[in-house]
Amino acid sequence: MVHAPSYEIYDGERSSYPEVPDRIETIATVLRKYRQHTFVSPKQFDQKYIEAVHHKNYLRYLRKRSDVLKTDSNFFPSYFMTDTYAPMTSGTFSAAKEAADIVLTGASFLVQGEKLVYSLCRPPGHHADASSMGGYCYINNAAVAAQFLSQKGRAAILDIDYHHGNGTQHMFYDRSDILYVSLHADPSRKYPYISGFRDEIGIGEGKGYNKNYSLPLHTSGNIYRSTLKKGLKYIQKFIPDFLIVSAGFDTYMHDPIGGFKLEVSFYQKIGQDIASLSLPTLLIQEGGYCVKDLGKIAEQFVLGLEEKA
Ligand code: SP5
Ligand code: ZN
Repeated sequence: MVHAPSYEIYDGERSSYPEVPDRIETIATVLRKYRQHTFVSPKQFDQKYIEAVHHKNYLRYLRKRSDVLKTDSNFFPSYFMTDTYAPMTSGTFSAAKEAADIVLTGASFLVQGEKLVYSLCRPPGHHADASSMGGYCYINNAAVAAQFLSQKGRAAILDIDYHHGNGTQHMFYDRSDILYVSLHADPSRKYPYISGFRDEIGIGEGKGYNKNYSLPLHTSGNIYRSTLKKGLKYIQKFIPDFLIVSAGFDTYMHDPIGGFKLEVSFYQKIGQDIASLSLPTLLIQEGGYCVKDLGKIAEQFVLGLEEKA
């Protein structure tokens, strides 16, 4: 709630900011209706777990700059940022730190033997790189979780946000111990433009441990699902101990900034397909901006995951 920028800058003009606190509230409200779900508050973790993937100077900047901002200001730094879609506010550092605490809390549950945990957090993370914010992201939550889990076993990341997770890809691009697999809209047409192409397969030791399935802008359920199955096979071959899902719902047909042709009920199928891997799974909230339908989408997704979990 303390991080709620009032605008982004799109081609030099102020434009409404879709990444709002209500996104999370609406999902939580729907999931709370189910008795089998236990809601847990995050524990606080040492910043060293974030420093394992982000530069210390960048984190210090985020914290100090947040501290001096007025509560109603939207600040666009001239450095440590890749685009004009991640303004800073006075609450940015504490919100981003808490999002990281939420995923670390979730990751610890997996280590303790939980099979399915949903880290319902914002701001999202997958566009944040080691020393840069961008695309509504400040701290890369999925990367923090993957790095944490990689100390306990093999971690794979499946990124199903509409946008390519450029930050996550880059952080692990030369590593073979963390697999990154992403389905997203063609980056030659859509954000983040600079990465997410199919020929980006990793480098050095990391070669073969990065897999991009870029898809046409108006991809339908059939094509999406057959591509997802390929991605899941790729993950299976890696034989992971943990699966992290960068779960963005901006693939939804009525999403205001993304939008494949996916219907609400389709998210149950995505959930089932992921659950068929039978891996300890950590869901991490990324994008998804059709606030009106986010609750229903998350509900279908979780129902699908629970069928086989
Ligand atoms: C986590 C995530 O989903 N980040 C997505 C960031 C993409 N933002 C770029 C979209 C710009 C849309 N604004 C257009 C407004 C036109 N008036
Ligand atoms: Zn997105």
